[in-house]
Amino acid sequence: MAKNPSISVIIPTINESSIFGIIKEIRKLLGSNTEIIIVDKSSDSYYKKLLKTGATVIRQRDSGVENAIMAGLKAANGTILASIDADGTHELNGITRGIRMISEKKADMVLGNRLAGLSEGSMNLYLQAGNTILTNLFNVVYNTRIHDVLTGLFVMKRSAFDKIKDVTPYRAGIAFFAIELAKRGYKVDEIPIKYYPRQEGESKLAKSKFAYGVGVASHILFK
Ligand SMILES: Nc1nc2c(ncn2[C@@H]2O[C@H](COP(=O)(O)OP(=O)(O)OP(=O)(O)O)[C@@H](O)[C@H]2O)c(=O)[nH]1
Ligand SMILES: [Mg+2]
Repeated sequence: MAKNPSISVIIPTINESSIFGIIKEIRKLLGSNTEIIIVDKSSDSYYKKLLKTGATVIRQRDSGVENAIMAGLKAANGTILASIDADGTHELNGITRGIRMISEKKADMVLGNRLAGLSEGSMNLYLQAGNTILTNLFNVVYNTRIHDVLTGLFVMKRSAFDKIKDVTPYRAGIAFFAIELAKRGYKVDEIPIKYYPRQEGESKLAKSKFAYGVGVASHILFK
């Protein structure tokens, strides 16, 4: 891998106003030339505002966060690929630390472990328990030692992504990418990150997180 790898950051969004601050912060952290790809399913007024940020904006016609991230990754040019939620809940610096871990060849995919840095009101006990059960299932099936397979932050090696880019995403969020890489023998690891409460708007991911979780469990077991 090149000494100064190029980085692409993918941000999936539906009407998240935190995204504007996140774009600025990413440029501060990684440099103003960093490729930022927004995959957007927002209203027209948000879309117009997003265009003004100077980031690449892909308008998503289908649905699902995994399809959004897949579209962004396919459009990306970086040798290291990252993704972060647009709602301001994930510690941005996790991207920098994930990049370091990938550059040092310690992993092929690094997930941001939110459970190591939960702030008050950021994740209720029910979601913590569900996430832990699913992640333990993932650990048993794929022989990994992670704590948060449902996180919204990851960093990935481009060469690993190239091996899964033609797989049709299934409903599992970032766990879809982790499952497909782990299945092929790539090393999936994690770094601790801080996790903050959502500041505004509502959850976009799924109407029922319980049904979503059951679906993720079946994908971990049967994919
Ligand atoms: N483009 C796109 N973005 C999505 C879609 N679903 C969710 N997102 C975005 O993906 C990120 C994760 O969704 P969230 O709604 O925050 O999911 P969550 O973190 O489980 O839910 P909260 O705890 O309420 O924040 C956010 O930036 C959303 O705006 C989708 O279908 N398309
Ligand atoms: Mg969120």
